[in-house]
Amino acid sequence: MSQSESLPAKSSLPEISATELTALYRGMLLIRRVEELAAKAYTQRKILGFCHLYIGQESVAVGAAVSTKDDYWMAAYREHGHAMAKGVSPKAMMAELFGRATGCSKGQGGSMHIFDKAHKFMGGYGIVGGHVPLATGVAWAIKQRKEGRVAVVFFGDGATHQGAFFEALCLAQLYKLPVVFICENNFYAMGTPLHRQSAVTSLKFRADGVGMVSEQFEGFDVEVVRERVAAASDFARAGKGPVLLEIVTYRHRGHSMSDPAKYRPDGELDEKKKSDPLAITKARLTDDFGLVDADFEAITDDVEAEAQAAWTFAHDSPIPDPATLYDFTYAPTEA
Ligand SMILES: Cc1ncc(C[n+]2csc(CCOP(=O)(O)OP(=O)(O)O)c2C)c(N)n1
Ligand SMILES: [Mg+2]
Repeated sequence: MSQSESLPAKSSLPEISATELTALYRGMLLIRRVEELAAKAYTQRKILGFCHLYIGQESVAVGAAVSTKDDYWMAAYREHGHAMAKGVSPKAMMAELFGRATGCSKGQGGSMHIFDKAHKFMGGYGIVGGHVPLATGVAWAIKQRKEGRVAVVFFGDGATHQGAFFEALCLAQLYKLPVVFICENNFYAMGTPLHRQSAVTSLKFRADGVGMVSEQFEGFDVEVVRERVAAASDFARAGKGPVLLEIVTYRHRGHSMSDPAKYRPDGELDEKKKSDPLAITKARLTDDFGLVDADFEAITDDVEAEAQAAWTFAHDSPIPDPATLYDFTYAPTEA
């Protein structure tokens, strides 16, 4: 292929409607409220272990889900938003965070290991970059089985410096596998800013070394993500090969619940909050689709009720039976 090849300017998706954009807004708000409740539960020690919030980045997962609802997704450890965007219920997710038997990983995975086969959400993973080759493997299976699906994998800027990441890209391109690699560039790997991680800070260039099509864009507007991920998944699904998308975003909270994020330059967070995905979409719904305060109040009340119901469900669910501790470590062996 020629490295000048690029994605088509327009995807196969129809123009967005008021109903669809309202649903995307609701999806982003639900992720935010569920995570805000999770953050509170964490400080109350109802949630233990690591917990990385996605607040500020919701437009990426929600926009990406539009064209890939029936495809396989994998993400890193900041994956609560991806899981919910892919269809995992807030109840099953919150119960997992609480370590309860009703959680989507039976309470044995926790925040970093949300998994839901029914929704083709093939996991959150804690090893930085370690899950990227899994997407290449899933795409290999898709191709062998002629499923017509794509594998979509989300990872951070920090993951793009890992050997496993390069190997995954290299093989995916060699075999023209249907993968959409999504780098969520939020400019930090824990407390290390991007310019101190890599001499190359436009991460889309990582694709050039293997001859892969790539694109970089800002992902604060859910409509932009919806459109460009659709263009990438159209491309991969048509057998033209994998795509690397670098989606520029920003996390509003620290790396994890134990990080007060003191390393940010003064004023940076306030500046970035001006491009809060919720505010952008709210303004668009108001200005171009005529939604009024009462519409937003109704959405907020509805989301609040769903998020609170998830908290109550998690809180009231039983802890796993200790006797099941080793049940799900290995796949059952055949007799
Ligand atoms: C192989 C490996 N090295 C180091 C760590 C520790 N670690 C956890 S998260 C993280 C930063 C990753 O940043 P990035 O990929 O940008 O994702 P983000 O947290 O910004 O979503 C590091 C270094 C790890 N989990 N795995
Ligand atoms: Mg990062």
